[in-house]
Amino acid sequence: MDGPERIAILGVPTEVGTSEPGSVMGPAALRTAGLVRTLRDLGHAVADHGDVVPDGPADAVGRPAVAAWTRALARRVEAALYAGDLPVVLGGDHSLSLGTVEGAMRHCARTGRPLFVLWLDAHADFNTPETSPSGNLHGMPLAALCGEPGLSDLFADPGRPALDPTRVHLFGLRSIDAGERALVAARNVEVTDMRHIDEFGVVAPLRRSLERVAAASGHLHVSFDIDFLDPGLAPAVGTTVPGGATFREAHLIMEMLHDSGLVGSLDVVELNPFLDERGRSARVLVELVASLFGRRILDRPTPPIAAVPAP
Ligand code: HAR
Ligand code: MN
Ligand code: MN
Ligand code: MN
Repeated sequence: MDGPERIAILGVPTEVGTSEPGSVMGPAALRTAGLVRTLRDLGHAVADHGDVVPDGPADAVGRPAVAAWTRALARRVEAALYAGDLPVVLGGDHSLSLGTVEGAMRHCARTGRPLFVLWLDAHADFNTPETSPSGNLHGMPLAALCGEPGLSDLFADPGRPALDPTRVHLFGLRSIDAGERALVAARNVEVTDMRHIDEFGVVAPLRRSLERVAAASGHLHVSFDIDFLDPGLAPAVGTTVPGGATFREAHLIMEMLHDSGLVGSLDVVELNPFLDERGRSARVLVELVASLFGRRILDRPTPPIAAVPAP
């Protein structure tokens, strides 16, 4: 991202992966909060492609419904990337990332670039049907994408190659179930939990991750679950966990992502407008997405650590 982008907005109004109703309204709330206009004002060529229609019966529930969204979204994301657009997917619950990442993986298979995933989230979303305490599919997309057994029916192509878990970075973690904790460790997923952020801040772990993506000329997919943020800042979430990222931390992450030029696709998920307070959470998300797409205070990028003037 080193200049004006062609951005393809895709709405995914689904809540089939969660038991808390309301995130079906997420794409509409993000549009109402001015996402499209904000990105255009930054100089980008933005095409709002409207809402994706699931590839299956409209009244499907459970796993067949998630699979129907995945099939439709993967195709749309792959097509957007093939056209040279940067897809920005508006959710919708986090099960939709099955589709975004499957689409990005197909694109990467064609271009030969490795796919890296930055998962900004209070949760690990690495449960399997065996480890999940709730059975909710929005707690399982990463396990499914990384090829854990029992979840291949959620994809368009059940024989698809798995995402490499060592190229997944969980960032902001503060709620993890016992079974998924064991799985995350066994698969060597990279984790920056809130304890680490408290001690070292967001800059060092993110910079390390970005350097790795840059060295591999990778495609970076960013999956931004709104519950990464502290619920005091963004209350419109079904599964609030106290102690999340502050506005300043999240804002700095977005600026660093922009300056890296590495972001190839973005999900903004789990916004539940039914639980919002006067559109506050939707507005915060629009501000943060604007920073990811180049809004800055002064016209200079974040300096490298070595260049920060000594106090
Ligand atoms: N880990 C819990 C479960 O699997 C809660 C998952 C909630 N997930 C989200 N997305 N809100 O991160 O049920
Ligand atoms: Mn560019
Ligand atoms: Mn999530
Ligand atoms: Mn979450």
